[in-house]
Amino acid sequence: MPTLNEAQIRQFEADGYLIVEDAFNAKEVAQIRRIVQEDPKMAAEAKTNHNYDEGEEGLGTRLVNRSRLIDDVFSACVRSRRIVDPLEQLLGDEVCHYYHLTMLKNANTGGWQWHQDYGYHYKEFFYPDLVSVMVALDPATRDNGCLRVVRGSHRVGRLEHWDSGSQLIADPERVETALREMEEVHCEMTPGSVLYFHGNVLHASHPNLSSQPRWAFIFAYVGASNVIVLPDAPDDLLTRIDKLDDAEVAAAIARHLEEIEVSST
Ligand SMILES: O=C(O)CCC(=O)C(=O)O
Repeated sequence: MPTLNEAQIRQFEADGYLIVEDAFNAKEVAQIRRIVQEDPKMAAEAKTNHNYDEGEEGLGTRLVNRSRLIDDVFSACVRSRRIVDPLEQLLGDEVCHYYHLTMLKNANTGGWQWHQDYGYHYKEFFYPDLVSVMVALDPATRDNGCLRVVRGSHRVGRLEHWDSGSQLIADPERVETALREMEEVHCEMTPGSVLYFHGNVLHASHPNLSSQPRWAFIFAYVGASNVIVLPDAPDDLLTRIDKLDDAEVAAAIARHLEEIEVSST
């Protein structure tokens, strides 16, 4: 992917998010999506989040959460230069991997209440220099629960967060003010497109009440010069990124597909 231009960098600074189209092409997306669908480890590791208060009616949503980089297609995408080079431009720093999620937001599964990712990770890091990167594996639309962001909300700093079901949610009164003061944006995305969003950007998504799945990756990265403040943090809380070029990502996709084909025979 070509490096970002000045206007895109300024846009990210002002809005706290940026969409870059077609980071992965249709063939790559089809191969990656097939791996997500057929890799037995995905189904085995998927857990259901209930992102609403106890006693409330709500739909669960499934995801796989991993914090280690290994030799598979997910880690290869995390390490892909196409994702990481623009990200380093946006953060103005080298980046480390923190965790990566595969969101299996199927038809009739749940959404997420408003939160900031730094609201989750304040205990670990001194600076809010974290960026999450969503890679669409399906079309993400208003109907199937695309991500919603509040434009410019990273400028309000970290809000108080508290528990609500499996989730941490941002102080609802501040969220209400943010929604009055700022614009809510539905981030509709085509498969293979990438959304970069700052750790303090308020974001949420509606349940998927359509008949179409909305699968996506969300990779979380932290600036290499951030300071870990979590007492007794494990040495491997963050992993330095050994970046992969396109040929290496293609090779990882091919290896993973072969592994799946062998294990299914
Ligand atoms: O996938 C979604 O709809 C939202 C996920 C999210 O907000 C998060 O991972 O922080």
